[in-house]
Amino acid sequence: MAPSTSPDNSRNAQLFERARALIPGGVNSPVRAFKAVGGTPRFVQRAQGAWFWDADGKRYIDYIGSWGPMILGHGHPAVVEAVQKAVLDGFSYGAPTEREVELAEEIVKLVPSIEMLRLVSSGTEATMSVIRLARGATGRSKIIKFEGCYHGHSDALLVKAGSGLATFGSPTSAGVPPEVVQHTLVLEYNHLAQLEEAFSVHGKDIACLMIEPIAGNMNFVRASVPFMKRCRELCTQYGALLVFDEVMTGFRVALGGAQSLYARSIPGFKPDMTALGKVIGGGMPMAAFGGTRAVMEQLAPLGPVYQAGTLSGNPVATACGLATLRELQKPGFYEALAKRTRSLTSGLTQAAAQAGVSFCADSEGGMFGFFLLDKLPQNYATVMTTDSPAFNRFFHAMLDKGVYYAPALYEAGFVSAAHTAEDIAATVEAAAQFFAGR
Ligand code: KE4
Repeated sequence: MAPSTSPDNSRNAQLFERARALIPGGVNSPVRAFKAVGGTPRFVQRAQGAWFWDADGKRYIDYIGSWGPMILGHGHPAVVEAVQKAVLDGFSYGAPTEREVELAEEIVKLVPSIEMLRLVSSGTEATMSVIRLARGATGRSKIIKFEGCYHGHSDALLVKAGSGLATFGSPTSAGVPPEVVQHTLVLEYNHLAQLEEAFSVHGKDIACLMIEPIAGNMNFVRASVPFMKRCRELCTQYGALLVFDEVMTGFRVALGGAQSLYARSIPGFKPDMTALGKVIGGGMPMAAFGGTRAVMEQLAPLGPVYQAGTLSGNPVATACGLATLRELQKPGFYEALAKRTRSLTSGLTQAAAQAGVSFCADSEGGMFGFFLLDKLPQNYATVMTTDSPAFNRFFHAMLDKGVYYAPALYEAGFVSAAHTAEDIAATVEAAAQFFAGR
């Protein structure tokens, strides 16, 4: 059902009114405004485990988890304790700390393709810095990205596909001059012919190819193994850097990220660089980018590529991230998480099938996606054939039943270690009721 048209005098609505007077759209990040689905955003008062409570005291099962970071669930005791302890030693110093080294050691241990890394405060910073570093390290300007992949809001990456094959993109945002994206080539995800053509035409000028290995910004679309294998081969052949944007998938789909999954099918597979975020901060502002020593040592203060940040490696955020990463390494963590996520997607799929509703879903580790389509899409254009009003009706029906999915059909969902079998059963039951009643 679409959002009710009767006046909304809830506390959420009152807060939204106040917020919109001072903050553009009433939010500090656009997707939170519910623009795609309509209705009033829920203002979170507090969260615990798999749930959060809104400004009207209503409880929701949370399948956003801050868009990925809250893999342990909200308020995990070990993480809370680590943060409480850290703040007593100070909030920020702007000087190196041992914990930054410990976090770097943990990431290097868990992601073999990363020999060296730098900590930053957001995924946007990580991917923006990777582009500059790839260009600086190769002396080339062109980059390849894929339609439907989102890598944060730095200018060079806010670009949509041009018309036809292997053409340069145009800005997706006002304020980005065309000349800034003239070097960004936008291809169709999983489109081998376009990939081959792009490299045959521009190969020697390409600094890097950046990809979301499992594209959570078009809900949940996997890069096929043959496609990813070809990305690797062509980057190697032409001397371009293969960059995995694992801001969302890193430590979310597997302990070694999506790259560890491709390495199972493609012997010796490794990207040249990786961007990380979300989970590595455990909910606090923390991201990172890393790769081979040869490339990373091009960064200031060692090399000519400048990159910096006041709060980079913040001591409270590193405490939060380290405590989170330590919990993830406990035996059986990912097996249990993946099983719980699969119970959700299979339950929803069965409920839809029983009602004769077009529905398909996929998941990896603690990340999932579902589509009101008959089969899993392989690219952005197919994802966008989804009946948007139907999705919005589903979204609001679930919201009314206390189930909180991403407020956009092109966003992924997230299950945490705190989601119980009862939470999943309640979620599936809510969907079954909707599908039955349509
Ligand atoms: P941030 O700058 O938002 O920390 O990270 C940007 C980013 C980079 N790469 C990937 C693969 C990402 O998913 C993101 C951010 N993800 C969105 C969710 N689609 C964050 C939610 C938002 O924009 O508010």
